[in-house]
Amino acid sequence: MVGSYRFSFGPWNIHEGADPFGPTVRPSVAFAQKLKLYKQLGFDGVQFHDDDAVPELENLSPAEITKKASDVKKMLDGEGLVAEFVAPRLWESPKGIDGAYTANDPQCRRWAVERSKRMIDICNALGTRLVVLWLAREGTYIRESKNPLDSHKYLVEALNAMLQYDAQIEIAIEPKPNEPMDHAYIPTVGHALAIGHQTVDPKRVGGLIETAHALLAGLDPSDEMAFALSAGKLWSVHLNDQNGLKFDQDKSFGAANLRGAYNQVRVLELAKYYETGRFVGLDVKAMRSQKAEVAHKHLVTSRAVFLRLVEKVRSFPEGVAKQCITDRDYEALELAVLEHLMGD
Ligand code: 3MF
Ligand code: MG
Repeated sequence: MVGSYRFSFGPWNIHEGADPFGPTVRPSVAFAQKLKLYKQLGFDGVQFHDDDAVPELENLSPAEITKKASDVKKMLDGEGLVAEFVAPRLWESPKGIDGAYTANDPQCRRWAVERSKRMIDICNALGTRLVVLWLAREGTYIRESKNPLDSHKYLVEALNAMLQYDAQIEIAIEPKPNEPMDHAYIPTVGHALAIGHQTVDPKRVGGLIETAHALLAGLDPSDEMAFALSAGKLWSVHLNDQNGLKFDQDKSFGAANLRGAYNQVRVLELAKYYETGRFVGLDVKAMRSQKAEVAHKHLVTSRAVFLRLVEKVRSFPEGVAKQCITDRDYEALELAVLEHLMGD
């Protein structure tokens, strides 16, 4: 039923509103306070960066990191929440300026792998096996700055180091074609699964599809999801929306293209994604113009639109679609879909 989808978001989705052109416009909300909002807003899962769970982890020993992450697990238990995944936030450190796993400096590459191992320790302390890798700065501003053959080799080595460090973890690569880099390596889920096949354990490498990232690559997010689903590799999603080819907007799900959102939900329904136990994750930004007291509503909007679209998918007159397909009258199907989305 509709309720069988489980939803998640990351604490960074409630934020202070800074953008590249101006400072923060809302006060910070403490992590404990954010956790209180999850259930209230209809969410059961928390997405983490390593340093969302353990701030300043670079200054702590592995034992201290595990201890602090265990304290966060207790907070989650107290709220009836679970950790969906942990992602290493490698792109904010000065050591990751030139990329992390693909940095030209071997010391930086070693740092990235060591930090990723600590991130896996945090996964274990939080009780999740899912790692998400958004390969933020693994790419170039100018092509000549890296040897791309070496870069892909380094990515496989880094994936192998993680898979070998812990035999239980599963890695979902979150592809994105650009931003912050001019061009990023692994821009689509096809690339993600293909590089997974070069690792020591391809079974444990899958994908997370973010709507906006697929659109920035000029692709249809629902087809990216379908490609991963057909291989049993869609391990999470970052639903949001994107109004054309510009900076990564992370708008509320369905806000720019309702039909595109409908088709993403349709694909998840066709694959019975709700039976996998995987989360419907959001990665949405509050508008900068949103007042502090209402700067969580993008989460509510996205979840409500998703659930409404589940109803729309389930109530679509399949008989009409079948007839249109038999008649090869796709214009009639076009109208049937649009009328269904517009309602009576
Ligand atoms: C960037 C993103 C990231 C990732 C996050 C978790 C900050 O465009 O989408 O959000 O989703 O780092 O992997
Ligand atoms: Mg994302």
